Amino acid sequence: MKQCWRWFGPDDPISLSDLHQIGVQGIVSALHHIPAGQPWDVTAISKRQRLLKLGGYDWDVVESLPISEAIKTQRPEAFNHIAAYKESLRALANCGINVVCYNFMPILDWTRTNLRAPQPHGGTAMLFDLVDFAVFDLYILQRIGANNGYPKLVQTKAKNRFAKMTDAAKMTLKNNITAGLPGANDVWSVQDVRALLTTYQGITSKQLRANLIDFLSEVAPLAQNLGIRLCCHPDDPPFSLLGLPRVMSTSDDYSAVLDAVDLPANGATLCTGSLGVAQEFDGPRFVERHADRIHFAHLRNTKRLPSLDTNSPNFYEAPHLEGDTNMVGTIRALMAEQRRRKASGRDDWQIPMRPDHGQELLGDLGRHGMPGYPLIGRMRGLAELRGIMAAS
Ligand code: DNO
Repeated sequence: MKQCWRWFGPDDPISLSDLHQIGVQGIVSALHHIPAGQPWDVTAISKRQRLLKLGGYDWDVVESLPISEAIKTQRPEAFNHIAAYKESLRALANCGINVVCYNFMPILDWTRTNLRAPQPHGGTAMLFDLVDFAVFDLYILQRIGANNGYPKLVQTKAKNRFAKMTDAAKMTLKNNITAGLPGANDVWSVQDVRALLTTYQGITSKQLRANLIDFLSEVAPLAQNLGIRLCCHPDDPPFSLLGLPRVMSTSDDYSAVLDAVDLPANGATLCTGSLGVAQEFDGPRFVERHADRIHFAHLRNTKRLPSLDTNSPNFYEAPHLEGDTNMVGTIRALMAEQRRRKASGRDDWQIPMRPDHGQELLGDLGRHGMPGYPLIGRMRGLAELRGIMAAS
């Protein structure tokens, strides 16, 4: 696999030239300053490519070309936003970029409640705790009807925890959930989230999936003609939040959406960390099932923690080879898939991967870097994953 690294652009505290020392081969990046719904043009894309070239890299994968809330809910602006999406795809193809990741999570992109939970080894890890999330939902957001979404025991614990929380802790929790973790499509205020929630009234899972399929029916044929591989990132975490539907949480969800628009350009990002939170996830099986529709891999591991609701488990981000996901088996399956592609004569047989997230370790600690994206933690992850790849 091509060993890539997520680089957030000129504001990223990690410099591109340093990445050569840790064996990074390719870059995953995005034009985060352009809001969802607006087109990316050749000038802006080539400006980023020039910057990457100066650091000795190509731009291998776009993560993400974001999908606006209007597209997800099919509000009237969706028409223009889809036109803008198509324009961006044309511009990316013109610039020679052909792997484009996106997600279809309503309102919130990836979500954690604690960005730096101390670990026994002295480093820190990101964590999701359902009671903390319920504190946010019930007492900070004050979503109407929120109680219905949590078991009684979670409600009681959330009430007690909120009563003991300092203002600073409340603020941190609110920011962790709404202010946008690195790479999230949008940064919201609590008021924004309340307003957006009303736009999802009446949108069931069935409807949201239909909206995703409508979107893909529009853009995937164009991507196919342009030689672009679209790859949908799974829901992170893979269960409903804020009572909203989530439709890319399981291998069956992928089958439904990939089969509905049956073109190679309509593909998947395999994120072992997101999907692996669900007990049923089987990494090697996912690779065998979705095989040549997997265009990008995020390799990361999570460990489920004792939880009060098995449908929404607590979890933390474990070291890349620890945790609940069978990482060795998944990598072996991906390497076998590459060999099949090569044997069938595909020149694009190589799957770009990145060590997704990392714990904060050693010199990462106290730096207040981008949550989930520390240098040393990701470097440890890449080194471990690279070892498995070499042995597969
Ligand atoms: C988190 C990331 C997500 C991901 C988007 C893809 O670290 O994996 O932000 O980039 O969900 O669209």
